[in-house]
Amino acid sequence: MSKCKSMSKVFFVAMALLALTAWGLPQAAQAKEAKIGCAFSMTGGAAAYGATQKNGAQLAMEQINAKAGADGLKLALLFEDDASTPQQGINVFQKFINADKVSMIIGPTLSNTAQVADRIAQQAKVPVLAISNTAQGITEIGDYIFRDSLTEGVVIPNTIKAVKAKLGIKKVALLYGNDDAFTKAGYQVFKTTLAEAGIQVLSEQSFAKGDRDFSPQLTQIKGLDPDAIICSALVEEASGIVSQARQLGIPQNVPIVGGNGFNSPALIKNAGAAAEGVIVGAAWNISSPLPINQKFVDDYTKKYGNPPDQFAAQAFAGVYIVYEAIKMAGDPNNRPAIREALTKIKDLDTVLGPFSFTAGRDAGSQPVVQTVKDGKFVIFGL
Ligand code: 1QQ
Repeated sequence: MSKCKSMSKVFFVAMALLALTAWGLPQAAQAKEAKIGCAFSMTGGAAAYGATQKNGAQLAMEQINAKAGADGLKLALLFEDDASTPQQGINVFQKFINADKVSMIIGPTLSNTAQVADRIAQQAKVPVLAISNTAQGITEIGDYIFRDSLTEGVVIPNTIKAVKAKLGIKKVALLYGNDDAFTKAGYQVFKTTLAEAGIQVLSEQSFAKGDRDFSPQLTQIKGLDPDAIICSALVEEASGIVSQARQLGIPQNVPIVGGNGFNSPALIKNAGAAAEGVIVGAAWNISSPLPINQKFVDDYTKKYGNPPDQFAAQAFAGVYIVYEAIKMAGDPNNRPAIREALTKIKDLDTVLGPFSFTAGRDAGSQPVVQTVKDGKFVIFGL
């Protein structure tokens, strides 16, 4: 009997506490949480990019939540592996939209996945922020699709201009992956840009995802004696191409110029000394003197034991951009208001520089040109 009594007392106290937390506190003191789905490649060919994207996003979330205090908006990032494939990207997007009911999606890592998965989000009116898709046509999928990654269309002309001005290249060989949205898009931009710059293309050759032996293409290229090799490839194939070019005796003073796929430190790790002199355009360089960037580089390096790369920086900036939009919208569940707020972001202080979207929802930030020197990406100055 007495046991029953004390049980009911406990029950009463618990109910009273519950009522207090649910209804007793003023509305503003109830912390809100926004669920953000992050679709990153943790396995497959793009895993090198996904790993640092996850690190960058995680760091931003921790900083935001620590600052938010008891009654501020907090973020819950849900990480899923898109496996570097369109099909898995679709599965992950469907989970985020239908099961998790996220406020927004960040990702997926590859344009090749985004070009199909983003359609599902657009149809469901769930905003997407791409942080590494650089192929043309991604934001054209619809008005819910945004990106903080610079397109190949912006980065490559800037890269070729710098390479031409500094090295005076006149004739090049062009090599590209023929089965991926990003590598094909990069190839098209390189081709148009080279023609406009009056640089002769001696040969055009292609390869496929998963290829390991590039000696047939590189042997032919060697025979043509180009001033540079222009290459649109993801990091796995890029690493093989760069290593084998030097093994086959294409001299180090014939630079290999890549697109966004070359921006991972995995290229330098995989290709070693052969990567020296590689030139690649990017949306960010570690040496950016912006105070917000220097702090990011310090915080990231302390937390992970390695300096960040461009993919980590775009993910870090992306989480802050998303946070700003959800705060502006005032409600993590109001997706149309979040979409609207994204369009209103103006000169937000980010590690990519003051950030705004263009009218077409692409990144409005500035490109840089980098080269590999002593195992690091440094600015390719004029
Ligand atoms: C894309 C890319 C890749 C090289 C990086 C993730 O830019 O697929 O659009």
